[in-house]
Amino acid sequence: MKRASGQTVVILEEALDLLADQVSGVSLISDIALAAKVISREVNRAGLSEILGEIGRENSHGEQVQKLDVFADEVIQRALYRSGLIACMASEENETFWSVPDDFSRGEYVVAYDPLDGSSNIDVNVSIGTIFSIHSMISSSESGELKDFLQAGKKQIAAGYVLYGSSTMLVYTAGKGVHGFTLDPSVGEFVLSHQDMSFPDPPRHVYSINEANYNTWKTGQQLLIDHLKDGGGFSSRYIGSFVADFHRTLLQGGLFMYPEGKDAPNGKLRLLYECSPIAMLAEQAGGRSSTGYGDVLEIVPDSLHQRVPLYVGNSELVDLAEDFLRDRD
Ligand code: AHM
Ligand code: MG
Repeated sequence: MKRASGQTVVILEEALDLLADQVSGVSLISDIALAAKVISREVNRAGLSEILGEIGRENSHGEQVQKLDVFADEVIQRALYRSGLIACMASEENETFWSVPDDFSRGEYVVAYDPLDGSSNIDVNVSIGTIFSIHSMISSSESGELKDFLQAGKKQIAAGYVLYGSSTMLVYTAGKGVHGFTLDPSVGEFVLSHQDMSFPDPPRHVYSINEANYNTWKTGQQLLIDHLKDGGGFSSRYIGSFVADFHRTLLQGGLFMYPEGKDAPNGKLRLLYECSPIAMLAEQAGGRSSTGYGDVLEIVPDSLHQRVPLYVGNSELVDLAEDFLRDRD
């Protein structure tokens, strides 16, 4: 595709077509992109369409109103069912995984996703996001098994997120760099806007954490933040929306943290569909992620909704966090 100016425009489908020979299953990203367009439209008109708030309310037409995150979950399900590439799916919205229904054809991949992360931000018009993680099946079951999801993050074939912000962006990796596409609403296409994304080096010195939890943290974590405040020349940014906080960290550099605490022994964020996909993106962008004690991508999950503490961003800052946590608790 070319703009009127003659400048070549790369749309997402073209980029994925080029990758298809090298990474099988990558076209699933285009199904997620289709869902993202529908979700983006709904997010943008949420204040007008009576879709904010709790489930169980009727709209002025007497129809049941869905919360946006439930709506997003169903839109992604429908888009992925039609792909014919996956056997089963798991989402933050559902306690157990489920198989693609019998009336659709099934394939050899499994997708875990958070349909609309940052739900506390939905009703106040702050950026939210979708996060996804794709693995190849390891079971021989046609409809998939739990063990297909319980694979280490380093085995992901692709991962990414969609950020519903001042513009809608899809950022993905299929193990060959990180690429960002911005939705051009005038043509309804995701257009390549950020090729080969990497953490800036040197990074902007920004840390991102919910500091209200300070008194619940272990000593090492408290000392780390004291150090960053006292002598590190750091500034602080925290949106409270993981995709938005990570996206800023990726573009500007820095360190995002959701540590363990007295009230949250494993932190808050979920391994399968929050931490692992972001960890793959971080590694592909030249950074790294850690639980504070080891690489997130190495963890073999023990359950679908497992939580882990998370440190992600520029490698040297994640290393620094590990140094503070080691031997201090
Ligand atoms: P959610 O999946 O219920 O939306 O919770 C995850 C969100 C993340 O987007 C964000 O990083 C974190 O919760 C913020 O938590 P807190 O409000 O404890 O700082
Ligand atoms: Mg979430």
